[in-house]
Amino acid sequence: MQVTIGKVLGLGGALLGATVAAAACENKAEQKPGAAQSGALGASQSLKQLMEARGLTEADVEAALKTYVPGGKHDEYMIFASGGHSGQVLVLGVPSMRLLKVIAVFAPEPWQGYGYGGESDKVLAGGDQNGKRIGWADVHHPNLSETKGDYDGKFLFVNDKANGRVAVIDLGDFNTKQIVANPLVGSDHGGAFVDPNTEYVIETSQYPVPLGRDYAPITEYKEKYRGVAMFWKFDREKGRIDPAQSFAVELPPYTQDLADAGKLVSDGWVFINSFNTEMAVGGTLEGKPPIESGASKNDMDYLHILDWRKAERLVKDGKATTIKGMRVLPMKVAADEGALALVGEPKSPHGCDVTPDGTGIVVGGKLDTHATVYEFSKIKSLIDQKKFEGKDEYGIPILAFKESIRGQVEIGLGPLHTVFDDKGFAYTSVFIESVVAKWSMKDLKVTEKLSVHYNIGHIMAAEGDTVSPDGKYVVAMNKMSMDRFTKVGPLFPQNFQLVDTTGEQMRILVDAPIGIGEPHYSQMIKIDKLAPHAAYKPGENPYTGKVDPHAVLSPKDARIVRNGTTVDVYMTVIRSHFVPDRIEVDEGDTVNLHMTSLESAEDQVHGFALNMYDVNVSLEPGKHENISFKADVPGVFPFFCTEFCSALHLEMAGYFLVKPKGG
Ligand code: CUK
Ligand code: CUA
Repeated sequence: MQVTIGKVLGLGGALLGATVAAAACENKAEQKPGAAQSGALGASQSLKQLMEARGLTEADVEAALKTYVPGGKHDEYMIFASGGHSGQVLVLGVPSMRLLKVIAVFAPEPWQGYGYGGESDKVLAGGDQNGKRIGWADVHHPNLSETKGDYDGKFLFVNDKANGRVAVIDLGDFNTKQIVANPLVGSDHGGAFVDPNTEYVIETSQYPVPLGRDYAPITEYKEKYRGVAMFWKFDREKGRIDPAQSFAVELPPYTQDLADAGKLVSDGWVFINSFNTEMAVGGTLEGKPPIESGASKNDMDYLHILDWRKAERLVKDGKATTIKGMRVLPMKVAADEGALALVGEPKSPHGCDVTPDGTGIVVGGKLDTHATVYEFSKIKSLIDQKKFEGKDEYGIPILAFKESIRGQVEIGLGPLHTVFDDKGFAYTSVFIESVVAKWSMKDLKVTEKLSVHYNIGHIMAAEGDTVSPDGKYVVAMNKMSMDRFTKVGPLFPQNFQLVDTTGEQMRILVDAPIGIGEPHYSQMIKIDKLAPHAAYKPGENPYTGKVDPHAVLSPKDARIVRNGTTVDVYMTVIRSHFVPDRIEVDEGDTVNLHMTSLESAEDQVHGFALNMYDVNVSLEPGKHENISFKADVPGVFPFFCTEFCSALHLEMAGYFLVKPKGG
């Protein structure tokens, strides 16, 4: 049933009518004379005229009213969305779907001065592999830190599927503080998920390789190639992953896909789905079937069930081996000790989502039309009784499928991911059908399907991965947009659609084109759980959280200190000058710039750019930066502020002079 505008507007209608009257005047030429004099609009006749002029239906206006957030008013939720191949994280407000920020994570980002000579270079270096800089990433799954299964608003973790890395973002300043590279595998997918108290950040591999990434011929795939579940220990006090306290569990060379941590009753367990349990390795040039057909032969693949607390104990008891510096629990040990089991899952599945109460695990069939709901208590009792149907060729026990499930939901073509609301409903993204399927967790029956545009991948719900989802909103993260927006060349924007789930029927409120892609997952957190600071402590180094030992807290302390061929410049930055503003060094000198912003006012940001040397940093209020480089190019190089900080911003400049050798 359509809500009439009169109802939507309620008492505010007359007021709105008056406000839009002025706007409508500008469109007079387009107005049809004698436009509706009566109807649902009551007092707001000018609104009706405006609607006609713009070709809007009542449903459009209702959606607009539900999502419009006036300037100065704030959104109710915040989305942290994967920025896909950009390697970054997108921050959007809900319901407005306005882009608030792009957090620089795995790739340099000029505006934030991320990766251009300052302290952030050290963070990026954490993701180097074999001493090589990896210049991009494919971010898939942002996950917020949790306390007792609820988002606590403190940290965000994301994985880089392409290069097997995990990053830690501190939501105190929305800055990436750490990148760790998985030493065992080169790609991941089931990550970066957390357990309900964020003891670990979990990252499971995608494409099997010999652990440690050493060479072994592909003909030895079954013997030498492996998957892995990484448990990165998170030190909340330090706000960093501690690799020395982390461990991994070896997995068979099935292509592990998505994973989720148990919660409440299933806390302490991790569930990982997989495809290609056929272990197809391709060989298209030799006339063998490609991986895609080899991997889709069987009707069933395996859901991996891992008791991580037990695995953690086994590692502590010295049952792990060490590969490339990482403790790895062999799968044989894990299986024999009852920490690892498998259960069938149809068919090349995708999505693996634990229900808010922790009792169920939902796996999307992808090539099967069902979503399968596993019952944790059944799985647990089968494992406890050692009641197995058999073992796989690696000796891992297999539970009987029929005895492990609560049931199956007939979803449609291409079910992928599932999220939950506060009323006992689940929402599954259905890729091929391009719909969101809403189903009841009581009777496992689909109650409604909503067409989305188009080819939905992930789906996300407000506080959806917590023990107490909010309901209200679901976001369809669509892979294609086709006709939804103005064409921008052959690479189309991807399309987030905000869906209102409060009514009798789901309704799309707004399309949000995403110009950076390909986004995968996202999470939505209530805004009042976040408490980011608006400035740094005077002289704070964002990467230590402390006043930097090189901080310069007054222009009186600004100085240039030469020590042999090393030149340390202690610099202050405040509207609208640098002290010092002339730096002269000799060709070949090592130059260390230590600069502190003396600003304390909110949003009073400077930048520092030095051309020729690829130096570019952002100096938010209070922030301290250290920059080091070799002055190997003689000449005269202006340095200057890069943020329009004041009327004299362009005057905020200085000179860096490099005297040539023998000059
Ligand atoms: S995956 Cu992208 S649509 Cu990496 Cu979570 Cu399913
Ligand atoms: Cu400082 Cu512009």
